[in-house]
Amino acid sequence: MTQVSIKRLSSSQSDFAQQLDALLAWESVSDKRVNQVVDDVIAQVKARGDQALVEYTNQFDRMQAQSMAELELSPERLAKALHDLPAEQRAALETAATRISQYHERQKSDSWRYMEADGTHLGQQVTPMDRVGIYVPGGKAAYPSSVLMNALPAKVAGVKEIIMVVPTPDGVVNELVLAAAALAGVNRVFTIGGAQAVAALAYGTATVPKVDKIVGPGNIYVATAKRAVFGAVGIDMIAGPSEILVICDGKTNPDWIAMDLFSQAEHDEDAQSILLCPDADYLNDVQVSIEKLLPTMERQAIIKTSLETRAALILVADLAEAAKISNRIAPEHLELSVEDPEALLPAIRHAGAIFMGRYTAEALGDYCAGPNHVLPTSGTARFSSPLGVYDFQKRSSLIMFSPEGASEMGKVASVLARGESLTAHARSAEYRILD
Ligand code: HSO
Ligand code: ZN
Repeated sequence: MTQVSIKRLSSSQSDFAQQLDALLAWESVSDKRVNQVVDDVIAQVKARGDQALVEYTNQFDRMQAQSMAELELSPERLAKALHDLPAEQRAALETAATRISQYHERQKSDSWRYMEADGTHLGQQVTPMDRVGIYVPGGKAAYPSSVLMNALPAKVAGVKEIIMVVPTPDGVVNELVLAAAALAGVNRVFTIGGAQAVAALAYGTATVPKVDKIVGPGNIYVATAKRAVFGAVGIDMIAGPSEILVICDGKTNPDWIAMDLFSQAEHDEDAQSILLCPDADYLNDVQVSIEKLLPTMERQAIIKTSLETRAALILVADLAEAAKISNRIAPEHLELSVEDPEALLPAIRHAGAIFMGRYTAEALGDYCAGPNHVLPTSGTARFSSPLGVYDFQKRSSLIMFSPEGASEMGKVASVLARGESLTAHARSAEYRILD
């Protein structure tokens, strides 16, 4: 048994609201020095292209490349990674990819149109982006599952070209990441990373094509670079540390809940795991399970730090109150580990992904349930959604006036344009008014 000191809160405490605020407070460090480094790197890549890219990669990732050609992996190399994968891993990756694609197929938006009585057509045309970039972190945080989660929705959307960048410090490549890229149909892979890779994707170099949108997680340098290039290209969300919130009625095996909390805590020391339950004895049971199971975990040091700095076991009055607190938190992942999750669902308003029932471990969602695992964190589920096909499609409005429609709306536009003193607008509309 390891002693793990996890915060205990109760919603009945008079200062509970403040305690909860303090628990949730997390700010991504926006460091002046990081901003300066990132601005320099972006300016250099913009000005000197491939040459700067090679220099930074050699410097930061301890590589010895002479040219960008050496920092691109061939399609044959990717195919080999997939081919050489042990059968069990290949089968699992394929099952996950199939399920992720099937789920995302349903997200495709169709173009639509309607016609008004005078023959005027109005509508919306949906088109995929031409080319997108996927950033895959190197080292410990290189997740093949994230390659699938970022690339497959783009594929389903109909994006023609997917460019992946992945740093390979000391030249060490992650075979599973390459295999996932091959399976997902990534078109080109460059072994570059950091702010320099983001800059290359945003502005293009002689070798790295300029993309329309950059998605994927990264460290503080990558996040800062993505913010800096936004506008020149689209970006996805800036993800914070992983979070899990479990609402439990006190009847799930406490070992299961302890492990579900661990599953996000093991991502990093800043990850947040919270349990809400109306049964005080059950919170004690989970604490016992945590202490029993922690010594068996490979990443126990990370889990312990995460639990001791950011976790909480919270006693609530009932499940209805748990739902209210959950809405305040707007967690990335929410498990409803209760007898009747359907009954609780209508009370849930803000969550990245909702895992319903005792059997639905959040970990399944990370890999193979089908929905995306790139989810809004740090309370941003109040206003944003999981990564999806929507992020790789855009909409154009369609307007086609009949002569009668142009005449009728010409009169309306004319009045409004003259009200704005925009005479060219008014006259352009008036030309089309039928006598
Ligand atoms: N839970 C992470 C995704 C992930 N988990 C990848 C395992 N591998 C996103 O919040
Ligand atoms: Zn995870």
